[in-house]
Amino acid sequence: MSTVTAKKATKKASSAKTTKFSKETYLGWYEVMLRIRRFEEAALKAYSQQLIRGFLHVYIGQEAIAAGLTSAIRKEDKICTAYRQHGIALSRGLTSDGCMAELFGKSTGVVKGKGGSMHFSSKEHNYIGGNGIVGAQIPIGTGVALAEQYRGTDNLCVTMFGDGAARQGALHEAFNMAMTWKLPVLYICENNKYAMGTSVTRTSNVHEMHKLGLSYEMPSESVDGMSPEAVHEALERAAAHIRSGKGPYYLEIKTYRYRGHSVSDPGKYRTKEELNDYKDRDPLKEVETKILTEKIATKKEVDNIKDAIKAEIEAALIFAESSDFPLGSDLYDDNYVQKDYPFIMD
Ligand SMILES: Cc1ncc(C[n+]2csc(CCOP(=O)(O)OP(=O)(O)O)c2C)c(N)n1
Ligand SMILES: [Mg+2]
Repeated sequence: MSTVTAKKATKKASSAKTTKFSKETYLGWYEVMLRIRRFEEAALKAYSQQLIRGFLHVYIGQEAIAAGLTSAIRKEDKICTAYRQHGIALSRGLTSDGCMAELFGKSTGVVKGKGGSMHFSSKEHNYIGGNGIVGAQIPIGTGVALAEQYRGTDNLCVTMFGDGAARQGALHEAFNMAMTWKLPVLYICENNKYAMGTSVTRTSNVHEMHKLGLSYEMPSESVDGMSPEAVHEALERAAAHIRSGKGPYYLEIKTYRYRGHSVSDPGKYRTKEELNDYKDRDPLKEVETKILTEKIATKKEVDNIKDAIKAEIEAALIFAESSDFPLGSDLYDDNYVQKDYPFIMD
């Protein structure tokens, strides 16, 4: 694709018509965002009680991205992302029980208590998982897309990374290969303005992260990440482009995390005003308000979702706490030491 064509694709994508969404979609978004919010609030509390240890990077504030992902792509599509990943995993259908138990390091966790907060994964849910090495998932997701192309499916691999990861060299190598081979990969930069305590403006000459795609003539656009509607629409456009065999697409989704980078972040690099500006646009509150004021569903229906999620998270905490830790001998299973490890080909 020439630069001019890439520009046209970008422009056309940005001016696409707003679609109407069903009651089912709105309630689905609300449910998934509420599940993530309550799950992580409970996880933070459990962390303060030392029931969860190690790292804990929460997604609170960024949930509209997970919501849009849930409604816009298929279950067969693959997803890989970074360490801020509980929300994406939950939106993919991994259970609150399994995810909470994983945070507690228990054998009933989604990866048997051996991965923890950064490394959920589920083959069944086509969730390749999280990654603690900043930017490492970008070539991995590109490779997963190559596998889909090789197998002749029309699935895509959603490859998500932060604004900090966008400045890793691996991104450029992956973008180049993906465009050259027209791989079915949807790159998403979740631009929450900060990489730990460092703002995009301090570390990048390019502040509009979507522009990084244009140097590879990759269709690229910027999306409002506080709106599940906007996220869904952009993802739908991108997925249609990719499934038609035209190759990668890149979305910079502008978002914000309300909590610190990890649990021990004093947050001195940003102002209260900035934080409150984003909290005023909280996607969870906005979707609830919209559902009620536009009479998309009744208060009773919304309350039913609230009650169900509350019960689900309470049950997940009990499940996690009452489960056993893995045995020391389990250390040698599910990795390359295991003699019949399924991915060793010789
Ligand atoms: C290769 C590598 N370098 C540095 C780190 C330390 N580190 C962990 S998170 C992070 C910031 C990444 O920020 P961003 O990609 O914007 O993701 P966010 O935390 O905002 O979701 C850094 C530098 C790391 N884990 N891996
Ligand atoms: Mg960031």
